[in-house]
Amino acid sequence: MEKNIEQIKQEFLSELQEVKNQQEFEALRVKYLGRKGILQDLFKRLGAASPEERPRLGKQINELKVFLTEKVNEAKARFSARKKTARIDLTLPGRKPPVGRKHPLTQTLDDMKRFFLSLGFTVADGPEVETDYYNFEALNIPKNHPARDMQDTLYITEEILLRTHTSPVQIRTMQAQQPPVRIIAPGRVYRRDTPDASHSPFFHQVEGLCVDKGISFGDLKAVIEEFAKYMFGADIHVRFRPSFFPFTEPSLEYDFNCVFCRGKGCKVCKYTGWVEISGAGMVDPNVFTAVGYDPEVYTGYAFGMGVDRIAMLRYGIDDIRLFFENDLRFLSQF
Ligand code: 2NL
Repeated sequence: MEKNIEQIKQEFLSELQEVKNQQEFEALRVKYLGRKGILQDLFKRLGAASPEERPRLGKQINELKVFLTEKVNEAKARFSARKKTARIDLTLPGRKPPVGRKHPLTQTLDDMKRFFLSLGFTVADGPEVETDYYNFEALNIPKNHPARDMQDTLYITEEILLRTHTSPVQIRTMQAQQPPVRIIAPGRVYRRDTPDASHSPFFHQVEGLCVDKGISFGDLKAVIEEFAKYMFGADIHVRFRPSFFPFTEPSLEYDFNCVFCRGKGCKVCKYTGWVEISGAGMVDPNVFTAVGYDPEVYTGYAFGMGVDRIAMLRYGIDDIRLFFENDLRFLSQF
């Protein structure tokens, strides 16, 4: 049996050498130290030894137990340590955390705001659910006025609707303060439209309003021209055409040189060199009267701009719906 014990030691050591992973190690531990393992078997056989032999043999088996336990504990530390370090390979290149970015409409709006803030405008805000009064009446658009057909409106009740422009913000601002007023009103607006490449039932507008003594049409033209150059470059010119809006008199619509061909003529601008941007004009005296300003004392200009349209020109986007689909393949390009 003594020889047997020495043999077990040797066998254990050589088997331990062969162990390659945690699983094999656990199998080895059970084989030697488990409840039905080799060591327990030796203890059982101790009972069969003669009384003279028993103490010495018992001591040897105990020593074997200490030896096996020590080796197993040592190896256990080694295997678990190996497992832990194996999880991190410091030689691999790092993983880039995904970085978000601003929506292309927000980037465009931020730049538009930056331009107007630099001229001394402030940013005004207001509700998207509006009353008929703020969206139409105060803007010189009475009930049954044909302008209400032009803007297919999403009504909630007879009197409550989703704003079709951000002009109500300007009305609210004028009601709340005396001139001078110099504000822009950015925000989402709603129209009853079937979506296609150039129409969406909601889109984004920046309206501007400047009211004081002695504000002229020339001030308006200069601001629009500077805006075009700021957003698209110094070679982009503005064309003003006479038009009509109920809330401005006189009114105009304005075009920018096509930003793709820089005015030379291409498919996008249908070979005219111009793309339509929006409208503007001098605030109609009836609007001043509605908010309690004296039209004999004050004059002012107002303009509208489509944020979506400007972003489409700027980035060469040909379908407005792409802005609202939240498709990362699109959004991650900006
Ligand atoms: C467009 C372009 C425009 C205004 C908006 C405005 C606001 C007030 C008074 C007068 Cl409070 N005007 N805004 C003016 C001209 C054009 O938007 O094409 N709208 C149909």
